[in-house]
Amino acid sequence: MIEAASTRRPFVAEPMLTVALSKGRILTETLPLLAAAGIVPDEDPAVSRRLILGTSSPGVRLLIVGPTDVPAYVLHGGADVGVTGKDVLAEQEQAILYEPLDLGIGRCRLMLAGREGLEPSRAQPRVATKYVASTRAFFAARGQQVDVIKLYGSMELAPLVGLADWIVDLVDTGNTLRANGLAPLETVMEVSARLVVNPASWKTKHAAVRRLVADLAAAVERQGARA
Ligand code: PRT
Ligand code: MG
Repeated sequence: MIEAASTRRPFVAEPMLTVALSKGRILTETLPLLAAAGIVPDEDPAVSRRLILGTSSPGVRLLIVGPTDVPAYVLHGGADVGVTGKDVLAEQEQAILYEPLDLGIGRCRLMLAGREGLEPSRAQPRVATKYVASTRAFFAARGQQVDVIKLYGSMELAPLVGLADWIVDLVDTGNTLRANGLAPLETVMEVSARLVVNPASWKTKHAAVRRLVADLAAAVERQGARA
């Protein structure tokens, strides 16, 4: 069989690439993209309790971490490359990770929402959210003064008990908002999962990182064409 030139790869010793994956909903969509790039975990990460997994590609291992911890692993060199949501990345103080690829998965919107048909009761509205930086930036751009209250989950509850007038939270189908008598008001940010790269790894492991980015980009394109 004649191999296409683009798939022929020279046998050279390559540095190990460590890839930090977001567990949870993003993971399910990440695995098919990795598989299309020739990277299949030795064990099913959805079932395995191991947090470091080898793969079918000898040069690549996977870390299974929470989405909000992926930037720290990649920034501080625990991983060379990572996958996490734009919502998570937008909350980082320093944007020093390279973000070479939109994976087109984990799609949703960061939205402002409030109680159906109810205006804010306060002159300076209160906004409850896990996404403090994005929320501040959104209202600053509108020139509107608000009080931002940081919550870590179940944001939908805050307007129902008067803790806040509005929330800023992720919305996919809108079912969670509707089930709690809330309505979407405005989009703060379109969200999807991104590939991020440690700047030092980008230089020292350039060939391996570039190949991973290229293989994943091709997989994203094929998936897009199928959708
Ligand atoms: O660390 P953290 O607790 O945030 O994450 P987790 O371990 O719970 O991870 P997980 O699996 O919830 O994934 C979080 C990441 O998935 C986010 O950072 C986004 O990038 C991405 N994502 C995509 C979403 C959604 N879609 C989504 N719909 N994360 C959360 N949701 C929530 C939403 O907030 C709502 O409460 O899902 C609920 C259902 O949404 P509706 O509109 O379909 O009802
Ligand atoms: Mg969650």
